[in-house]
Amino acid sequence: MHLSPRQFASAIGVSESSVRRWADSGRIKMTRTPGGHRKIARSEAIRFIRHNAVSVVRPDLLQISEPRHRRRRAEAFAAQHDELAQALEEGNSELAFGLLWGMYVNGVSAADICDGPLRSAMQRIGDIWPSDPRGIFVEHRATNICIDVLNRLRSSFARSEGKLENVIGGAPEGDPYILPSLMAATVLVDSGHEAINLGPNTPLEVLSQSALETGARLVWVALTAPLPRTSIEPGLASLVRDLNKKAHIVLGGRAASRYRIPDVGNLHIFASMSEMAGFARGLRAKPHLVKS
Ligand code: B12
Repeated sequence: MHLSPRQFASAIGVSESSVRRWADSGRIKMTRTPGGHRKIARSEAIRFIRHNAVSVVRPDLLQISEPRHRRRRAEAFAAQHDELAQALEEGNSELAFGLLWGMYVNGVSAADICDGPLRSAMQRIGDIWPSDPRGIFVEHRATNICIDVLNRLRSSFARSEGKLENVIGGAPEGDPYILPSLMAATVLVDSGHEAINLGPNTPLEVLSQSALETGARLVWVALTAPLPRTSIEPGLASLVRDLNKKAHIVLGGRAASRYRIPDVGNLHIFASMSEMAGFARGLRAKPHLVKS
């Protein structure tokens, strides 16, 4: 890539005649185009700038705007994370929705929104209660705002083309956490599925029966509350066994790695919403591999 003397002059904010003078005195190397016009190789322009500690006023002309631009985007994204956490802490649901909607419109997937800004905001909120008497109020209000925001996001997703397959899920009995299962449903809709969220406190046998009734191809179980292994492991093992060759079972959540469940070939344990989203998008492309 080459620059004309005028372009280089504009890039560093000097006159074109200064650039020509530097070329005549050998301070900067120029070559000529086949038509006889003078040109400066980009690498030579950058060498000159670095060697002479010249400031660049038009980085776009040197095509070095991209990293800066990216850095600005990353900074803007980090600032939005902070703004979201603050909006949730202060109970500002419109601002929270606006920020997340803005991210989604700008191409951030539902999974990345859940794993990134939403997760970190809730983590920050979860650290308030031990030291602040308002903590529980703030936490419950923020949870409700997230529920509202996720439902609004979901209803504005563009519907995928073609016939959508059912997926179903929830959190087991004894697990009161609403957001993890709601996030899973939102992410699966964004990945092109028809998601039925049975929510927290769902007996695993109900989940199993509902999956059979709706012909669900994937069943997610959100495991957040640490439940006694003896009470949850048999239920999870039956779910996996009963739906073998019928549905994929996806386990996730902060307690998921506590449990030992025998895998008969349809069990998947994912650490994040993005991992599940990748798997779910793949399912849309694949024919049914599990059929009885
Ligand atoms: C809101 C909240 C509550 C609310 C829940 C309200 C409701 N109905 O939903 C209530 C009041 C019930 C509550 C209660 C308690 N809570 Co609480 N709670 C939280 C808080 C602030 C947010 C939870 C949340 O929704 N997070 C958003 C989710 C989605 O984030 P995540 O769990 O990290 O999930 C991510 C991944 O794990 C994964 N994932 C999650 N689920 C799934 C599912 C699938 C299928 C997949 C693929 C992936 C996946 O993707 C998510 C996004 O990246 C957390 C703080 C935190 N860091 O999360 C504390 C937190 C979880 N609670 C905590 C505690 C201590 C309690 C209590 C014991 C408090 C008490 N003394 O009573 C009780 C216990 C309740 C119980 N029965 O277990 C601790 C847990 C500490 C620990 N080591 O286990 C935390 C971490 C707070 C803290 N910093 O101390 N809590």
